[in-house]
Amino acid sequence: MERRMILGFLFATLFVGVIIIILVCFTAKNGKRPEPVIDDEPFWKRSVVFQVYPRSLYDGQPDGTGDLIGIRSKAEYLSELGVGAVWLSPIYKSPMKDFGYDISDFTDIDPIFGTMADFNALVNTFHNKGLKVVMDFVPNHSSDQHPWFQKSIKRQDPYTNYYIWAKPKNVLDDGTPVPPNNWLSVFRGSAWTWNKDRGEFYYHQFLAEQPDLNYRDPNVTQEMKKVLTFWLDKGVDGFRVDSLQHLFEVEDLSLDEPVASDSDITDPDEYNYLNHTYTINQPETFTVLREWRHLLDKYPDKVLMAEVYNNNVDTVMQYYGNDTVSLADFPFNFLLIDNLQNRSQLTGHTLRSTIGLWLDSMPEGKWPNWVLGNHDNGRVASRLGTDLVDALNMMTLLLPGTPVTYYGEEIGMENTFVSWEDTQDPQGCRWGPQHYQEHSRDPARTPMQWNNSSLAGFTTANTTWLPVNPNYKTLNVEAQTKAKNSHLKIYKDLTKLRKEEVFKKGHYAFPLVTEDIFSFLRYVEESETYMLVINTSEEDLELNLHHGANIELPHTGQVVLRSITDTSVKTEPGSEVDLSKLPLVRGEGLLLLLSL
Ligand code: TEU
Repeated sequence: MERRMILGFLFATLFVGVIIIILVCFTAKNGKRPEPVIDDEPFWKRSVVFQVYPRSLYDGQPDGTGDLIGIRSKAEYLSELGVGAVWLSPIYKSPMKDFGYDISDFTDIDPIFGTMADFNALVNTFHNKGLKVVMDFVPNHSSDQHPWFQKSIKRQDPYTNYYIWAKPKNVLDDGTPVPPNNWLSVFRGSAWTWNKDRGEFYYHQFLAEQPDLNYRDPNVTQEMKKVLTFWLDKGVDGFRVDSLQHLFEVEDLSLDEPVASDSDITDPDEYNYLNHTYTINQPETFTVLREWRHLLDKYPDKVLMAEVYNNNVDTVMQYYGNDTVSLADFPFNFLLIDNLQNRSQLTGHTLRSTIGLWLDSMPEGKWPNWVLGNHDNGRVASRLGTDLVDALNMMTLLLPGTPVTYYGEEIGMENTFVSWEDTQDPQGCRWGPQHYQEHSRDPARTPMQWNNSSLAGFTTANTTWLPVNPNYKTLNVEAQTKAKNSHLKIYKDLTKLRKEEVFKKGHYAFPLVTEDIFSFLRYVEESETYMLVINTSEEDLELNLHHGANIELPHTGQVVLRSITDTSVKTEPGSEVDLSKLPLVRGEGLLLLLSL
């Protein structure tokens, strides 16, 4: 009896084993076993990052300036938009000389934006809606009203060396002290200001009201790590690091920077008059950045985005780190801003080379990102043309990588004319009434246009801190929500599409690029292939995509999305179009599904 049981058990085991082996061989041979869908990518790879300029999103406590209650009340809007992370430009305590980029308390909220309780509530609401919250971290400088600076003036320890102080190079006969070197402020003029109480100059890369912190003092490094920890412990999801390349300067303050020989700038007060060999991208910056990275890595799923404005792409790439050292998750890719400043610079070829430059320069294994605009630059719709709004959103949201959308880009907001009297931006003000328009950043910072009621539904107060763009009557969220076709609707379709596997992990290729055409493919082998085609010219064209393509394209494709400017029946979404006779209006983006 016992033997029979043992034999039976052995047979049963053998039988099950054989079945398993057959099954494994069968599925392996066919290769059809679906991959388990594990979404283990960090959030910043899955998400669109949406930049909020807090003064301008929504005025929840009506006084004409946006605030945290206002931003929180737009959580529903943002989650419906389909963005995954919201980066807030600075909301810290500040005298607002540079609208929040001059901070007098790194761990408190400015009353103009609300209270810490408002902030906590915002983080809660956003997290409940699946939205991450990314803070602006401004480590290079503080406000001159920060208690550290006030104590540093008085040489009160440990604050004595918190800032970069220097003796004059010499003193003129009339008693005027001369700065230690020729270094310039980004906002023009000498980067040194004399402090008579301390009897020394202090260095400021930006405004005199923004003294640079001295990272050669270990106390400063510690203090700023405490700042990061403070916000991480509150549950924020990461940081955008401001002005990172300016963090260190050479130790020897007697060194003058050389005049830029390759530039046509003749005004010696202008920042780019000099080559910044001694004041940017110093090796010590990377050591500090690495420490911040380590600190963030103690918390799960945090992002570190670095602001590095530099026209040498290899310099910018250093901020990614490499395959052994991780630094920022990405430095912002400003190439689409720097290389494409106006429509005449935009062609199929320049788009291809600009995009390729980033992709090809990135260190192995790193993740791209795409920026069309921000609070420091003119709005993309005005720079490149309102006809291109949808095409450019399609491009940045469907290329591999993380798109960074500046508030209002989803509805195609344009630059606003701001008179000299209304100008607020210190960068504009410093150029005076004749030249402020070339330098002011105000036109891109005006209130979000929510509806066509007075002041665009941004506030119930009587005024706004910057004027509302008069085009709000037609260009606003409500109108675009009601319209059959709108920039906003396309934007939402794009954030949905991005969730498809092919846009998350698919390959990319550039099948056809000419002066007038930019195109790319996203595809998964033996699965679907999408093709985005953009007419970069200023004329309506009928394109033959077979002409000049570097792969064999099918005869037809199915329209998935098209720019709102295209009203032709031929290209209605869902219709099959002939790729050898494809009508595209000027600036149009057309997304096709191909069967290859
Ligand atoms: O910008 C850093 C910076 O280099 C900018 O000054 C940029 O070159 C310029 O705005 C282009 O017009 C950051 C912030 O983004 C900016 O808003 C602040 O004014 C600046 O830092 C100082 O904190």
